Amino acid sequence: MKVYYGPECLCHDPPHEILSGRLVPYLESPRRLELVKNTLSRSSSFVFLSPEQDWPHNLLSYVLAVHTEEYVDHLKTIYDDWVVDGGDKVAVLPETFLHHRLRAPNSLDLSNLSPIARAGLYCFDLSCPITNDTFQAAIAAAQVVLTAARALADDHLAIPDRGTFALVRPPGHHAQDALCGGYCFLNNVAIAAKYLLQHRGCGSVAILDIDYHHGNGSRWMFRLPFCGYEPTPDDYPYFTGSAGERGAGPGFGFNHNFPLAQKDATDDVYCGTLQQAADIIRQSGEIEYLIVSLGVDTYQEDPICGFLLTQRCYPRIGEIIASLGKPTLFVMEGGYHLETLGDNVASVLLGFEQAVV
Ligand code: Q9C
Ligand code: ZN
Repeated sequence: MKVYYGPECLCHDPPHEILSGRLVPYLESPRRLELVKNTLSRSSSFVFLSPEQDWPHNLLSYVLAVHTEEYVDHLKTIYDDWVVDGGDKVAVLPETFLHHRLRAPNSLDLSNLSPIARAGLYCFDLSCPITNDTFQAAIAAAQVVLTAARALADDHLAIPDRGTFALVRPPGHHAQDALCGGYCFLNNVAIAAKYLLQHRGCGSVAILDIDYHHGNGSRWMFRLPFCGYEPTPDDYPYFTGSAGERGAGPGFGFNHNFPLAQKDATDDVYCGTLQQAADIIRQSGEIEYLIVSLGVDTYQEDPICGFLLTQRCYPRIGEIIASLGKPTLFVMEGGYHLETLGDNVASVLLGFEQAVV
């Protein structure tokens, strides 16, 4: 399997975050990527590739198919503006967020906010400190994912039903059109999906999100089947991802969530639910590509997970995904138990490959 990776993804490295009220080392650390890379490197099944320096020339235009210009501009400029304004040089961290009950409609002009207010306008939680390098890392991740999507589309013409892996961070599935949150700044799977739909003449893409957390950022962006897979409202992001949410606008009816009670989520229950999600994708007609938001924070020992999955579950997950028979782009999302992270990611990908052949 081809694995796309870029070292610039490592440069986003905030020192800490607040978890259950405690200041702790940042869980979404560059070490995660290095560990997965090292584990995959030890297997002859994976070939590492880097994105080309000059492709795509207009990288930002692909990002702007998903995110607003104001938001992308914000990510690019906020660190410098924040420091000039007297903010901590370590990272931007807002204090106030635009809560929906705080502001009367049209009561304020939001176009000339101070840096600290602007940071709270474009963010929904405390998990997204923005350092001097955050924008560079997020853009690098988008470039790696786009390169992997291009390779998958090119290869598909020659060898059908193969998988490609974009090994990236920061992750993306919590990022909305103009919001960062949950360690996510740019929505990598959404950017890849838009690329396949708008630039590769693809008619339909399915996004299957197997991260422990609900992919609130990916959910309504497309008229596509999207299968969330999360324990909300028991856990982060708490306010999204109920079974009753079915999408909005042209995407209505295409969004499928499968909330699982944490204490029930054993390997068998999880795989049974994943099968249901796979059946929905199978029945939804002509899907040309499958994009998988690959989080392994479902593992029982993950520091922010409540599920009971063992390491034996991950090859089974890969096998179920392979049963869909689609060219599949795997994109790295969460997974914070460093001792098993590499093995669990490798297991999903190898389970997929072995079932495809
Ligand atoms: N008490 C991803 O896995 N903090 N993001 C959670 C829970 C944020 C997870 C605190 C978790 C974000 C991509
Ligand atoms: Zn997660």
